[in-house]
Amino acid sequence: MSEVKIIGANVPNVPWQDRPSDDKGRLPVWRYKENPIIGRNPAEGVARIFNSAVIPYEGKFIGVFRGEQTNGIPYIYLGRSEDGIHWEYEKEKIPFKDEDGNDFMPRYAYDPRLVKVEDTYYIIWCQDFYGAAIGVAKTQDFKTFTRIENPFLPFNRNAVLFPRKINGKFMMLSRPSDSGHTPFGDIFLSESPDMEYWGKHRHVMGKSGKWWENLKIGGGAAPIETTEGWLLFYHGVTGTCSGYVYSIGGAILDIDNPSVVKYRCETFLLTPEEWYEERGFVPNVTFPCATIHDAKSGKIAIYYGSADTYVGLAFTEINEVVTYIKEHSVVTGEDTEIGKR
Ligand code: BMA
Repeated sequence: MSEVKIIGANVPNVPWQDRPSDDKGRLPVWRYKENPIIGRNPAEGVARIFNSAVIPYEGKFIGVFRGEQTNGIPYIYLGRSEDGIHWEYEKEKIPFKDEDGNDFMPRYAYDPRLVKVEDTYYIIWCQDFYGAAIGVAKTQDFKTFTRIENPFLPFNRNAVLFPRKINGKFMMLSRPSDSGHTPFGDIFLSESPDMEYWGKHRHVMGKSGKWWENLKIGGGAAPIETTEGWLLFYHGVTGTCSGYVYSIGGAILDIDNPSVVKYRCETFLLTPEEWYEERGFVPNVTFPCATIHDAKSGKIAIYYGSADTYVGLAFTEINEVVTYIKEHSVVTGEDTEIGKR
């Protein structure tokens, strides 16, 4: 079998820990032994950090962190790290400005993603725009942050930007929803010439018949470009008599037409099993928001929120995870069609 490769930058200092020798090896993803990497009360005025995104930056790492303030309102904070594991946070919230340089702070902000396209870094999050909606801001230096005025209508969450333009357009995954604890939801794709105006919306994939994702799904980490297509780690949700359970799933989207799902893994890749995933503010949540990956070695570090309380780190290797997804792939006609009806 030919080796699957990541197409992208070499990140030789990608956080990494080999699969533990006592791991039964059932799944291609394993956890960092020292999890969680971010514990409770991580910064002044912040009770919990979870559902956060990180990226390599100038040989080190930078990230945008969902910080649940002690007044209960979520906001986004910038953090920096030498090793991608130990983080220091800026005391002040990220200071968003509008195009004219005036303050333009969202009322709240949560579940940020951080993606570099060409020479610009984009932060995408969920904010209040008469209900849950997608917020976007851009920066080139992590000092000034220009917030793009409400690019999507409410209600929508889980916006995930592709790390490069496809056919000359920016591409964004998102999950239209309601404004509450949405009991439904599929992943859609939208395109834009400029990050401001979005259209040509297409359906990518919906919930499946498998118990772990039979209620709703949502984009997770920015897709990873590979020789097999775009590798997407996403979240799948089921409902139980005591609440939702969020697991991590994997799919591979067509490289030129990413509304087409080539492979979709019928098993979860990670599901709440450890104390920091099962116990916390919201039990039984594993919520991926970012990866750091190294094209040369194929190593992938997955960052995920745990129980709406902590940040966990998990690892996989590109050939292993893609092979597993392909071997356990079940796709429907709705997955494999272009989704433009
Ligand atoms: C979703 C989002 C996430 C959260 C999850 C579980 O609706 O609000 O931020 O992790 O619920 O509570």
